[in-house]
Amino acid sequence: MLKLYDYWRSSACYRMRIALNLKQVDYETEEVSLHPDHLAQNSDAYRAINPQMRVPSVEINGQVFGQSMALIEWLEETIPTPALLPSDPTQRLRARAFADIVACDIHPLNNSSVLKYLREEFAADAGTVGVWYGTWVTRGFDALEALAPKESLFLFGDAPGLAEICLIPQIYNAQRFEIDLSAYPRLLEIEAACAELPAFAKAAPEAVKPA
Ligand SMILES: N[C@@H](CCC(=O)N[C@@H](CS)C(=O)NCC(=O)O)C(=O)O
Repeated sequence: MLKLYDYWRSSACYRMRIALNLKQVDYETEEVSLHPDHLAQNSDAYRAINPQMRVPSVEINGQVFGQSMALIEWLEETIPTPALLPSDPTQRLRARAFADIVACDIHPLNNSSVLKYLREEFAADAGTVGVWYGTWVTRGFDALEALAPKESLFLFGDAPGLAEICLIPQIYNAQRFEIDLSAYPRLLEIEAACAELPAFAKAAPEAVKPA
C-alpha cells in the first residue's frame, strides 16, 4: 500500500491524487498541513521524511520520494494502463510540454514559500502579491489556451492524461486566487469534462479536505 503525504489544498498533491486515482492505485494518506496556523510541513518530523519539506511525498515499499512529476512518471512506468501519455511520440511531446508549462513555469512562481518570501523579504502587500500571482498564471494560461487542441474530447485524445493532471489543479488554484479565466474557454471546457470523472472528482480539494 502506498502512503501519500498530502495536503488537501496543495496543487502538486492534487496532481498526485488524480494520477493515483486514474491508475486505480489504493493508497493511504497522512496529512501534512501547509496552513500557517498549524504548519506541519516545516516540522523536524516531516524534514526527516522529506528533506525538501514539500508535498507531496509518497512512501513506496518503505522508501519516501518527493516530486509529483517524477512520481507520476514512475506510476506510468510501473502501471502502463490506462496510459497517461498518447502513444504517438509527437503527441507525447506535446502533452509533456503542455504539462511542463504548469509544472515548471507557472506553479513554482506561485508556490506558498515564494509568495511568503515576497511578503517578508520585499515587503510586498497583498495587492502586489496578487499582481505577481496573476501575471505568471495568465502568461502561462495564454500559452496553454493557444496550445490546447480543440478537436478532441480531452487535450490529447479521448481520455485525460498528464496534461489534465497538471492543468486541473492549476485552474483550481487560479480560481482560489480569483483570477478571471473567461479568456480560456477551451481550458474551462476541459475542466468541466474532467469534473465528470470519478478520478478527478474524488481527488478534488473539497472532496479530501479533513473534517
Ligand atoms: N515540484 C514539486 C513542487 C512541490 C511543492 O512545491 N508543493 C507545494 C504545495 S503545492 C509545497 O510544498 N509548498 C510549500 C513550499 O513552498 O515550501 C512537485 O511537483 O512535487
